Amino acid sequence: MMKKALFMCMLAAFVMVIAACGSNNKNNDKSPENAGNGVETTGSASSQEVVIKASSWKFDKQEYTIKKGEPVKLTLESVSGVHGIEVSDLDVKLGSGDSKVITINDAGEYEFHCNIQCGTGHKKMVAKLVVE
Ligand SMILES: [Cu+2]
Repeated sequence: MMKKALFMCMLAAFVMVIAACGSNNKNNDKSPENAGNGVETTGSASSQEVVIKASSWKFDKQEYTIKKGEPVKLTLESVSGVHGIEVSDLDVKLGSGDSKVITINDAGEYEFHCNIQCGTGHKKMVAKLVVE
């Protein structure tokens, strides 16, 4: 009997964590579409595609290389947990499962990080876009 109660308690805690992540996600949707320099957001077709896979608590790569001046479709997939990304220098934000076509005209390295408080490893969730 005690074991079952403990299990229910853990389950409830887990559900609350998921719910908290979900509401954070909605807040991110209010962000402006695009206000950065050297980056354009378009709905048109892209010649490149980058899928960023987020899990708890890392991205599948440290660097994602794309070509400058060419549209790239950025997609964020959450493999485990619920994560978002924010490229600070470009004001580009993606929620879990979102895609966005952007064009970056300036070569360089653009760091991004998870922008959802997803748990203990949240601060480790950093990677970068390498534009060349
Ligand atoms: Cu996070």
